[in-house]
Amino acid sequence: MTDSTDHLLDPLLDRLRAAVGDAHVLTDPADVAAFVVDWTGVHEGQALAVVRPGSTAEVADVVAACHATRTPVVPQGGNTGLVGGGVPDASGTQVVLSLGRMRRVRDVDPVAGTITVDAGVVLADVQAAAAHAGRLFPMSLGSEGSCTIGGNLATNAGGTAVLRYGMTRELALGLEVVLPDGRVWDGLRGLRKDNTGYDLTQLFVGSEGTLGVITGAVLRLFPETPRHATAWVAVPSVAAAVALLGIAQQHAGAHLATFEIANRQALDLVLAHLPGASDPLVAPSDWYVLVELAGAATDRGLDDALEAILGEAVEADLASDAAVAGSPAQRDALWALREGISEAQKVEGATLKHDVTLPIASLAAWAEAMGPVLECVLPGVRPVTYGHVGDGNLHYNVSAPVGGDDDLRAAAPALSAAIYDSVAAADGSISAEHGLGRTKAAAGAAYKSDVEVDLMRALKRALDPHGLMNPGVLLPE
Ligand code: FAD
Ligand code: 2HG
Ligand code: ZN
Repeated sequence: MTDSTDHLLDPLLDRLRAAVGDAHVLTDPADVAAFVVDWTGVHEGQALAVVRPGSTAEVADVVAACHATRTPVVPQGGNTGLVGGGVPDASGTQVVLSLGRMRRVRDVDPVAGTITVDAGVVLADVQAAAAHAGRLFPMSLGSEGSCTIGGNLATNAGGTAVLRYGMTRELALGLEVVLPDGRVWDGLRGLRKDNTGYDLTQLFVGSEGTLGVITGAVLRLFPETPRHATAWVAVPSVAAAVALLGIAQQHAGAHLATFEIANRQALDLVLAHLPGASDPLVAPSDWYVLVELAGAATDRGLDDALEAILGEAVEADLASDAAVAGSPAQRDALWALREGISEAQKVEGATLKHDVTLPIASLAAWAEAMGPVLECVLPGVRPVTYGHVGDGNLHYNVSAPVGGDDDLRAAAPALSAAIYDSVAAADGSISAEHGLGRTKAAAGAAYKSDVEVDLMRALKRALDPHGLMNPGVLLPE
């Protein structure tokens, strides 16, 4: 900030301080540092200020002040997003609005099956509040100890429970949102049935902070599933994993809760970088599946169902070996192999992330064809492939050739174009669950039809005519 602009900014900073209290308007670079760089370390911006309101009324005051001065606002929850949508750009003109102080669980109604929370409540705390009431909030992500429900809603997060319970939007019944001009929309009705016009809740889910600031939510709860049967299964190929999925669906039906895939490169990174991790199987395999069945206390047949699934898979040469969890600690150890991949790949060095979905029928052929294509673009490149195969979603994350971080950065546009072109050709999506953020705003628009982009821009203009909410995120400027 220069001396010549101080006099213009002071009235805004004064108003922000009046709204939330001096202690919650951060401008010192040391205080602001953690809010301007994203989890991947790829996006680092500058903020005019970081503002930390403690209530919906304070959020409304902050947004109204920014609206009056035409100051852009970047909503931020736990800052665990993987596409740079929650951090400011390099201009130093944007206010980061952090929801981190809004952590109140407002209400739990086990009979209605609803929980009402502030947007800044951490996902693990929502799960805990539901469990305290004898219910399940099923959403589960590797970042659940830090990400917030507001961020989950804004990105329409997925995770490892989508197969059974759906994406975040399927768990959202109602929202409270501060609109770009500072007005508050109270849509916290929580009704299962409400056919009274456009579904505004669903409009804000997945909008990545570009249409308003989510300040509260009513979410769905489910019966608890304290029984689990879990296995880490060695499979020869993605095609075998997909065939195994069919067998698991047939035997387990609605009890099939998780069906995740990881290639050997992913496991090797976890074994190398995650303290305490060990390979549960003796012989190495090219691919692995983490399969879990979950049920109520009265569901005693899960172990038998898992055994039947694995038996049929081995018989059909779809699996060569499996480690079945015999205790909660063993279950945690198998889950850690899957949940530790992101962190392990980050420690390994430069990574190029691609969060793609394909029709399940095309997934295996696509994954098989991609490796040689990338090898031509950058010899030695290491595809670390894992994700939610039950949802058709692969994290096709490319690690640099050993010692070749700069080569990966130089080849990044060509590698991503090769991947996205082939995803588009197979009728897939270039963002399954992480959103578009800053990383993929341009690609998102490039792979949509003109009609679809026009509709999205029309919605943006209608709600945010001055373009103040998270500019440059989701839609290219
Ligand atoms: P932030 O990162 O703070 O923000 C994300 C976006 O939401 C930004 O555009 C921001 O402007 C907007 N936003 C945040 N809060 C609000 C609000 N209250 N109102 C309006 N807009 C808002 N994602 C998955 O989908 N599935 C996974 O399995 C998964 N696993 C992960 C594992 C790890 C180790 C990590 C680091 C990330 C993972 N993620 C996953 C990505 C990330 O955790 C999710 O996108 C999560 O939903 C982001 O929540 P957050 O509170 O951290 O949001
Ligand atoms: C997961 O499924 C997350 O583990 C993170 O979506 C994926 O880091 C990633 O790219
Ligand atoms: Zn994921």
